[in-house]
Amino acid sequence: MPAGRLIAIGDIHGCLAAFEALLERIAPGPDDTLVLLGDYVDRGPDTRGVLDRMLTLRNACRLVPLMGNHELMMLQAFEDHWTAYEWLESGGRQTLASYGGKPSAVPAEHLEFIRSCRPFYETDGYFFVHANYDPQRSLDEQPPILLYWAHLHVIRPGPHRSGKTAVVGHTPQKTGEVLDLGYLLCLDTYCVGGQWLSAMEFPSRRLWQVDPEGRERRNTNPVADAGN
Ligand SMILES: [Mn+2]
Repeated sequence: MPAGRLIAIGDIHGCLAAFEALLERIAPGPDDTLVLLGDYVDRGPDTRGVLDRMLTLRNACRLVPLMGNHELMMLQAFEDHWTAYEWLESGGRQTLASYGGKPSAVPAEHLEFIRSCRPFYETDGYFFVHANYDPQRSLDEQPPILLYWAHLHVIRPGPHRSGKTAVVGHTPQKTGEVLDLGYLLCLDTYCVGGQWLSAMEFPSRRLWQVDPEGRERRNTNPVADAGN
């Protein structure tokens, strides 16, 4: 077991200033595991900057980037131009703009990095996926429609059969508050919509939140802790 901290960050969506500000506060070190819950790209102003920052972050800590539906759409657009329109209309336009508007300006290193993102991550007490899960299936048997696409208000899963706590993103919490179902936490607190980018440490549930400009939230509502 790594001796460092276990921290997850919600959907970044090109919000570089918020991402930088969170990293400054967390100050991840070589023993820390930093799980990014997917959707680094699209909609926000600086996808290129976010991916560059993620690449350097690999040298600073144990970085665990999960695959989100926006990464899947972007990859598909680059592999099959017939699907590019769907991506562009889902925030890909802003992604492309961050590379000067040219698909050819997206470095191969960025696409390779996105391709290397994982479908899930699991520890003794927790599991991390981008969107959703089937409570009765093991993590390596989860259908992609749940892992990457199904919003929590469409399919609200029960506790996973493993007994582990689920940590997810993808379903924007438009109030800006972390969704806490006890057995499930959703850290997508809608930064790209003007709310907060959230990071949470486990098992302490220490919460950091910053706005799209990187200003820290001072009146953070307490999230129910693990029973003490
Ligand atoms: Mn998503």
